Amino acid sequence: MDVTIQCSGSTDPMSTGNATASDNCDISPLVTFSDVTAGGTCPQGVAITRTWVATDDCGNSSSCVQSILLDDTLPPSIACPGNVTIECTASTDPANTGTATGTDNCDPTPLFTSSDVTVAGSCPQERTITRTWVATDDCGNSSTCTQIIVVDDSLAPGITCPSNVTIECGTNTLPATTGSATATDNCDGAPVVDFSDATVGGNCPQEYTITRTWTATDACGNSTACIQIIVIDDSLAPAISCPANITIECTASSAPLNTGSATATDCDPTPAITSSDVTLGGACPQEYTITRTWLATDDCGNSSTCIQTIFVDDSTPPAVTCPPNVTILCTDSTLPALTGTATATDNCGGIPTVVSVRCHGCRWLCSGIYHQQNMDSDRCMRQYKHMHTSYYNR
Ligand SMILES: [Ca+2]
Ligand SMILES: [Ca+2]
Ligand SMILES: [Ca+2]
Ligand SMILES: [Ca+2]
Repeated sequence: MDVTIQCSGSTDPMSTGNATASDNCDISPLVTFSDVTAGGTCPQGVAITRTWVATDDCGNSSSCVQSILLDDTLPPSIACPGNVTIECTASTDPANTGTATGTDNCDPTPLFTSSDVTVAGSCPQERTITRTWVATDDCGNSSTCTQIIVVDDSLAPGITCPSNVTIECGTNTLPATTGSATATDNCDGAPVVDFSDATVGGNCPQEYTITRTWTATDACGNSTACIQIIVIDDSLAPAISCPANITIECTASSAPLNTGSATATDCDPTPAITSSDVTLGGACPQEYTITRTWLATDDCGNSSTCIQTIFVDDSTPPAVTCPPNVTILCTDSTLPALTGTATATDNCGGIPTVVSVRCHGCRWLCSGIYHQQNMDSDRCMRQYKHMHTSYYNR
């Protein structure tokens, strides 16, 4: 009887069956067989043509043919590598994630192949690969299994903070001045770098400390932080500018409202400005020099000074008023007690000294402070005396 058996099966007649024979005379004719083998449709497929011969003791024989077909209809066994989660930087190649294994009933080296279906994850660097493994034997029988490969970004970026820094008040505190953090990530080529500030006041309003927390975040939400300390200091004194030196009349006010005030600039928007005077006497009581030291002080106690010199001058002569002209008898006294006395006032106060000078044989003059009464010759002298100044003769 024709039979089909698996390639791995035995072709022994014990399995495939024996011919049977009977003879008219010989009760046990000899039964033998011979095989002719031909290739099948695949390396493991073999067609055997088995010719059975029955021979009696007298040499008479007859034969029949049995077809035995070895076939492979069983697929290889297959075992997938385990499901695995790998970092986005890792290779998804089977050399890293594993290869399916299996054996076949006939083919000692079944072929293993794989194909991937990829589904994006919740962020650009994450995805899920469904890898279908197929084992195929030489006769085209195949079996499959599935491996799940999760590609993950679980590592936060590396971050490097800018150095701690001390800057002068009034300087820009933004990163353009104080530096920015840099970051790299295992998967995200450009992690987002951001910062937030916490400020604590210092010893004075212009001094404070910023604790700047820098954060680098990758596209999958992993983040790292570092801290930069920025100290804002006021170590500079205000820039002070004095009013110009000035000469004023003794009647004028020497108060800053009249002589000018210093101005100052600082990171303190309103540095305190004060002044103190040292006065040095001049050539006469109404003339003197004021050395005015201006002081600008900021909120942090830094100060600077400049000096303004104020010259107080008396450049205006006294105003004098003569007694009226009089006509007297030649016998009368010509002394001022009878003829009257000039009076004088000065712009700078005090009592100007009024003197009279007598002239002989000349006009009576009354223009300054002056005259009358005898004197020498025909010289007419006008004496002009102003305070403690000198005489003027003519
Ligand atoms: Ca097989
Ligand atoms: Ca990352
Ligand atoms: Ca300052
Ligand atoms: Ca005067």
